[in-house]
Parts: sequence; C-alpha cells; structure tokens
Amino acid sequence: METIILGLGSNRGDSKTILAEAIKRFASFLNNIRTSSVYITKPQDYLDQDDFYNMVVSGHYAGSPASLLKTLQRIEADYGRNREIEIPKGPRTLDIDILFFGSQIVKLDNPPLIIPHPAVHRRAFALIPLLELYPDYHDPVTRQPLAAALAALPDQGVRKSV
Ligand code: PH2
Ligand code: MG
Ligand code: MG
Repeated sequence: METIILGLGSNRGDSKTILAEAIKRFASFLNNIRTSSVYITKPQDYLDQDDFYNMVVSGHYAGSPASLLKTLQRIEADYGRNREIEIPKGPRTLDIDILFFGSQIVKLDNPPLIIPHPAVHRRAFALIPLLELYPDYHDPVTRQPLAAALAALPDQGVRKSV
C-alpha cells in the first residue's frame, strides 16, 4: 500500500462539477482519501487558454503505478477527454496527473509515465494544494521540502475558489 498524490485540473466544460464527480469515482480504488480546496489558476506552459480549476487528492493505493495510470485515464476519458484531438498542454475537461507514488521512482515507456511528476516543482498550481494537505511534504527522491520549491517560484496566479 502506497500513499499516492494526484493533481487534478480542468478548464473545459463545467470544471467544478467535473472535479467533484471524478473524485467520487476514486473511492472504488483509494482508501483514506484527502482532498484539497479547489484553486483557480492562470494557465502555465500553453498560455492562450482559460484559467484552470486545480486541486490535489491523496489516498492509499494497493496496485501498481501502471494500473493506477490505466484507471485514471479511463476516468479522464469518461469525462470527455480525447487525447487524440487535444492540443498538448492545452484545454482539457479533466487531467489527472500522478504527482507522487509513495517514494517510488517510476519510468515507464508505453504508456509513458514518469513519477515523481517531472514538472511538479515548477507548478504552483500543484504545489499550493499539495502543501495545503501536507505542509511538511518532502520530495521522496531529492528529500527537498516542497515548501522550498514553492518559495523559489514567482507568483503564478493561484487563488482559492469560493
Ligand atoms: N495543466 C497543463 C498545462 N498548464 N496550467 C494550469 N494552471 N493548470 C493545469 O492543470 C495545467 C496548466 C497540462 O496538463
Ligand atoms: Mg496529465
Ligand atoms: Mg497535467
């Protein structure tokens, strides 16, 4: 059993409802679920798109990284995600990223999966909700506190949604 940390994002469709409904599905494969607040965040990487709704969810998971990815991609597809027609890093109804999988280092090729998520340290939209749940979280690989990673970032426009 590992504690896994997921980053959720949506900026197409009824994002708040999509996030709330998707999380209900997690109960069938995660125990001890914890959910952060929802944040409204300025788009990163691909800038010409609407603000995102982002949050972090953690839980205890008994399966493998590959099986978790498969389950999450199924949920993304059920909420209208179609990877074949979308712009990379562009608008999406639901994106569920595995940020951490216990202290495991994972590198899979097909489908591609890298854990810890390679961009987590530079994304305030992931770090702020994660630190809301786990203020003392340390990267299991580098052993650096994530609070230090966040402190090194400029303001990226992340605010709590009401
Ligand atoms: N996801 C991306 C690209 N840019 N920006 C914000 N604010 N939130 C996201 O979830 C996000 C993004 C690719 O998955
Ligand atoms: Mg993703
Ligand atoms: Mg993503």
